[in-house]
Amino acid sequence: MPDMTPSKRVDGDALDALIIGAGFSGLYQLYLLRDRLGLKAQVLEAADGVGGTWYWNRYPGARCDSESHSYCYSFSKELQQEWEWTERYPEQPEILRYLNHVADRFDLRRDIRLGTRVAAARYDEAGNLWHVTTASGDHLSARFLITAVGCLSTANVPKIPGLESFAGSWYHTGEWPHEGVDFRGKRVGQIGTGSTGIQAVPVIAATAQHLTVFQRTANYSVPARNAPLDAAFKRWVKDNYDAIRDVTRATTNGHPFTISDRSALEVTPEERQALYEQAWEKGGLQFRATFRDLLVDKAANDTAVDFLKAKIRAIVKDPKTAALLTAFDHPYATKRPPIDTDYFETYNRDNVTLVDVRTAPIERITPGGIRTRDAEYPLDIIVFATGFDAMTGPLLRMDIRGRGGLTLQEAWDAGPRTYLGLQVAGFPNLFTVTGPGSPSVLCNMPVAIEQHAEWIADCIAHLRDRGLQRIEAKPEAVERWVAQVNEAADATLLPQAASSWYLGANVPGKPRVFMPYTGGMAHYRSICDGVAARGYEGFALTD
Ligand code: NA7
Repeated sequence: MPDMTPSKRVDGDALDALIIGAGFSGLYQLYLLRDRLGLKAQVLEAADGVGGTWYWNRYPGARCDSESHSYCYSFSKELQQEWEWTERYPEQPEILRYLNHVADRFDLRRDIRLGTRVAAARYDEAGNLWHVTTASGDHLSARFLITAVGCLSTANVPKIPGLESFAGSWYHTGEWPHEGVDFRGKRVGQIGTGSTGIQAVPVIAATAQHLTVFQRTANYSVPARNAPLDAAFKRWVKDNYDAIRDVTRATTNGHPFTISDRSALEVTPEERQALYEQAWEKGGLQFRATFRDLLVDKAANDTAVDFLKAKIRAIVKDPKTAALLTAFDHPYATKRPPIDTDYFETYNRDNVTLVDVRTAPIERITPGGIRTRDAEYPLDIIVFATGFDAMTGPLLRMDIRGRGGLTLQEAWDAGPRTYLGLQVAGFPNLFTVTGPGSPSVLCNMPVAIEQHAEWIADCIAHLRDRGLQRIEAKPEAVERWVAQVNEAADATLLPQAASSWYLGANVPGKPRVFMPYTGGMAHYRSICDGVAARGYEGFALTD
């Protein structure tokens, strides 16, 4: 990242860059554009605080599934030496403290407007400017518009008839009240058993009078083995940060561990069992890295499925509940694999019931609770752990209009189409951090975010150095990239999970397109670097 002389600014009150969102992406993008490039940049953030995902997701048990020493920025060696994580997996309040610390440490707040939701953004071709309108009617303009809106930030509350008639309280996990929810003495119903639901169940069950979990799709989970970090590990991390970062940058998923080069099918059944046992004991997303072919070979994947089924059956005492929890309809880790703390154990508690809403769907919400085809469940509180309109939702809920008034909704009518997940044809100077078509959610997010934010800053510096004002993805480059994204997905088992949010399947009516790039973060990084080295191949650069 070169240090630049102060920028040649755009005319009048217009900014060089507007950034939407003050989470991991927006904070770093602001730092790069303002402090490294010397641009006039501003962040607009809907929430009343920084933190993005970690500002909103305050549900019981909210914790990151990436290990803390890798779920943080790498751009500042001082920051990584100063900050001390307390647990193997950081809890939501700790991550929020970290992001607030970053905002203060790099003096970012003076260029962040909180409580400012972007309603619309329109590209003015003659002036080569983006005009942004906020929900309260303010107008701002900038040469570059950068969306740093997160991939999982538009709550998906299913339209179940009767919700408005419910006499109790209901909450979505991604929009949790800051003051918390008191479950004591309450009959709680939780819909959803994704990564969020699996984190929430044990914590809610600990205080609720009764918890009823409504499961539509049985989900795999592996113990997280979360624990406080000891002094020796903390020291080791600080002494070895460069090497740890080298691993996160070189691996498929941006995590600080490598994927085994063994096939699950080339070892003996005894060896395989022993390796899975070791991985189960170690815990966490590393389980998926036990063998190299778990995500590409169904027979290899089946061995993991058999192992996990046996574990769940050994933990869960009631055979009917165990059968429901293991009624998987997709290969292991083809949906985002959760990790947990006592999730399956919690079904042994007397105050927890599992209800199968695949065979007997929820029909309506009544004033008194949830009615399925077979029964009515009286409830005081409903928790929607029902996920998000992932990846495209946060972008499409803004009215973004590019060249000739083309809306992003129109451009993505049949599903998202981008070049490298960074730009959309017809939308000059608009960059989408961790946009659809990039590894994003398949990667440890800070690794994906840093790569995108740096690529965008380098690109803007490149334009400025050459007196260029505009960059736009060429339609043929988009075509080729979309084909590459599909090809990469089809080379894996991931599209086999019919109900996956990677495919948009969790939101009724959403086009079924496999959205993230499955070719691996390290490979993707080299593609992006190559594109830049070849003078931003596939983009039109104009003055
Ligand atoms: P997910 O992974 O999308 O999980 C949502 C869950 O809610 C999942 O079990 C869904 O079942 C269930 N769901 C959604 N709508 C309904 C309806 N209408 N009825 C019954 N059940 C429903 O969201 P999370 O918040 O857990 O995780 C999102 C990501 O955040 C996670 O992957 C991490 O990357 C962080 P389904 O499987 O669709 O049948």
